[in-house]
Amino acid sequence: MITTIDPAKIGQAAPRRQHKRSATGYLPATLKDGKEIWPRGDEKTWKAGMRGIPNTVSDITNAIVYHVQSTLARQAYNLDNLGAYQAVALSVRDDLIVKWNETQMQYTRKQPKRAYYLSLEFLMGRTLDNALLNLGLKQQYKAATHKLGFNLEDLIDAERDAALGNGGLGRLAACYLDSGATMELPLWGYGLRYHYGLFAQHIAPDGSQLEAPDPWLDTDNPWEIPRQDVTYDVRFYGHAERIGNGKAVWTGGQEVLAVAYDVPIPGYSTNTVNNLRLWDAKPKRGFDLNSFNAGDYDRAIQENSSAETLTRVLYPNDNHMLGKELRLKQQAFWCAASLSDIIRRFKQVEKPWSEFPEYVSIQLNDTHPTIAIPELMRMLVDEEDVPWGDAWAITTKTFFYTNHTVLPEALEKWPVPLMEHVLPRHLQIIYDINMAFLQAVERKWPNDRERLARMSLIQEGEPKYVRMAFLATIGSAKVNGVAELHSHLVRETILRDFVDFFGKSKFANVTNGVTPRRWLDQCNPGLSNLITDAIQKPKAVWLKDLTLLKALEPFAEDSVFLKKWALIKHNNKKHLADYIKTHLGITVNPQSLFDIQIKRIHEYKRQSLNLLGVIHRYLTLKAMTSTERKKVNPRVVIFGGKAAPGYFMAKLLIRLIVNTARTINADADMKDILTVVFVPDYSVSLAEILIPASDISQHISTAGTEASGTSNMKFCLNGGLLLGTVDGANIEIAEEVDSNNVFFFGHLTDAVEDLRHQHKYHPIPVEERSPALAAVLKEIEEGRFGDPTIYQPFVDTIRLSDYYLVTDDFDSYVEANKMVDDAYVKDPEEWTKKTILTVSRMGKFSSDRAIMTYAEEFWNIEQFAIKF
Ligand code: NBG
Repeated sequence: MITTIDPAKIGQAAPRRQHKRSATGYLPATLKDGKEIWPRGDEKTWKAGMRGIPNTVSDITNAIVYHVQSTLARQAYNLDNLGAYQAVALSVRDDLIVKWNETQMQYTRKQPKRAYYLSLEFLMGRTLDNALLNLGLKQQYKAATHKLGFNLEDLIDAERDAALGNGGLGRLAACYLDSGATMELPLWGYGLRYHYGLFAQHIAPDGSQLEAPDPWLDTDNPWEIPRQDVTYDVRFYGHAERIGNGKAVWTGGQEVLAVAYDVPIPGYSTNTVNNLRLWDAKPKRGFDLNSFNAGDYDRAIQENSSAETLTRVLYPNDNHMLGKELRLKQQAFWCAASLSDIIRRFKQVEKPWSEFPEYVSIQLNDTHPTIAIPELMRMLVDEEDVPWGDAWAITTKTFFYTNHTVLPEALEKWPVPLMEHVLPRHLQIIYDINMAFLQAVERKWPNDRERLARMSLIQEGEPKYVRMAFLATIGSAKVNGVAELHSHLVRETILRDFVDFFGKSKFANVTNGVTPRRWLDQCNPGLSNLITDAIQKPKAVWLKDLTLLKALEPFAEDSVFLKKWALIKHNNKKHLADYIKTHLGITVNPQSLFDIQIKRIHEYKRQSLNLLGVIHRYLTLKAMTSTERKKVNPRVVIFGGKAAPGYFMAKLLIRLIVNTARTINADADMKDILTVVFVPDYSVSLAEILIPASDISQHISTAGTEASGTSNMKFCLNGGLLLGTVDGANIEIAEEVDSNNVFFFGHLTDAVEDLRHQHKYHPIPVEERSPALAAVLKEIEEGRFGDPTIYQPFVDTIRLSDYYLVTDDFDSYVEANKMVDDAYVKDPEEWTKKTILTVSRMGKFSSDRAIMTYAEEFWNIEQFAIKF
């Protein structure tokens, strides 16, 4: 058939696409007596064909073989571990979908209020093991795979991590989804389906970091359901014409299609399977008609690839803002598609717009989704004819904003010219919001021009910038930080004026948490089983109420239990030692104290302090006689973490860590006394091996810089003690577990500004302030760890400005390390007691507690059990 195109329509606003599908939406019609009418065909036949959830070993093996034969088109003759993993995963996915369908159907029937977690990052890691745990089918699958000639552990290992996040912020989002489903909350996540996850890290022969792409979707991803029928149009660029009453018409520019991919999120030991909806970008038309008409075929094809570029790659920055146009487009694309979807769902309940906040709460994970605020305004005002004032009232009841950092370099600001170019209508709306807001400020504090300039959504200058944290603050019903100290700093520093304006009650704290399913039971089954035996509570109970760990306390006095506990730690250390031997060829002695620092490499996190401490230890050991050295407690220091590809200083530090490790490990005097390991390509899966094996872990950020930290919680939950500064959630951990069980050092937040001032205006040479540190720097400068000119910029950051206060904290850091050594060597039993007491007091740090706080105090949503 030949169709004709009306040239006048090209580039014009198209009517919004209608949602056609019904799986999560439409309900059966009912007869007068309330009886439901089966939609088509014979009900019995349909029902007979529907799948349940097989739980006998033979049903499970059948399901796996079915996928080998049909979905993968393979046979027993040519099935490797990857193929077997895929077949197993597909059979588990079938189970998840059964519960997923039921969950979504029941939400649609009852229309409970729902919450949506908007996050640009979901650092999920692997899924198979976790899905089996949550479904309660792990034992059955072990037996089933064994019968088919495979080892379940190997298949679990064949899965690639979904690395759709940078670090703590993305992993927190993943823990919250797990907890949301486990706590039976109607909670969905919305994110982007990046084709490339966080880069893979390799170490070059000279010791520096190399980045390689992570095309994680190359091997099929069984954990997603493509929804080619759930699509929305999203516009960029073009022209916005005001038409009065706060409204405008936005036309032209580029239109991109958002396509949904659904990732089922099973709760632990519940029927709830929630949804994580990830958007992929597709060109809206097969080709750009304008270019096609002009005969410019090449350009038409280019437009295609430009739409798809949108979801190509995750930006590899952690705690750092990068003002790239594509990043802004990613944010706008994801927010527009998610809101279209949310609004489509709200329309099913057929209520007036004023009731929108009674059905919908949206949590903004950091400022990345802030553009959703003007986007909701645009949809309500321009598309739904809601008056501006009503729309603003709805918007400010719907959104909630979590701040995750007070670091100035991480606070999002978009250049006004860029925003005007990419999102002309949104910029108009932001200006209108700003005007109304500043008028209210003026009414409260007349003629306080400085205040107006400070609080404006627009930062003056050349160019001007839009301050996203401020927009998120005024557009939300509540704002929270992620640990007590951090929330305090948010209120006292970056949002101080806003606290004065809105009052304190809008500014809350929700301390982060972690899921004990993945971060204890799954990664440390030995410990989890021992705990279950000791406290005499089934896992299905205590893994959902972590405060029950309290019952472990008395076992700290039970010498038989202490031995069992210590043995588990030892086995975990052996497991890690094996990994290090196989992958890096380095021998580490599991009798040593395992000291671990794993996190993004960042100056504020101060891996520098750790490394300088290691060199100090090395020099001290070198100065000893060999008999003295034999008495020293052996230590293995393990580093892991990626540096943003554009972060010169962080990459330089990796290079120095690697080369220092090489020097020390090659020194025969250090054999079995000090070993230093840099584990490349740190990931969620690696964390699952490293964390259970730690004796001590380091969380040593400059006071006031680490908003919370979440690996600190994971380490403590696995019986590793903390060596840390008085920062982030370390403080609350110490409050819970008792400060006797935490090794604290360093200056407090209050001192930081003064110290920085001193450094700048009254500098004192390192030689005077910390002779021990000066000796360490001298070794680097003399080339002990390789060409010193390479490392001079690093040494200079410490000698010159020392913004992160390494010189100020060095001596107390060395002292704290001595205390760690003493405690570990002098009384191993006492050490084990400390670790038991620590674990027993970690109840507060479950992400179940955190998500329930959001549910009850912010979103006002209720637990909703799925009946099966
Ligand atoms: C990070 C903080 C961490 C915190 C996580 C999760 C950002 C912007 N912030 O301290 O640095 O634990 O967020 O809240 O990535």
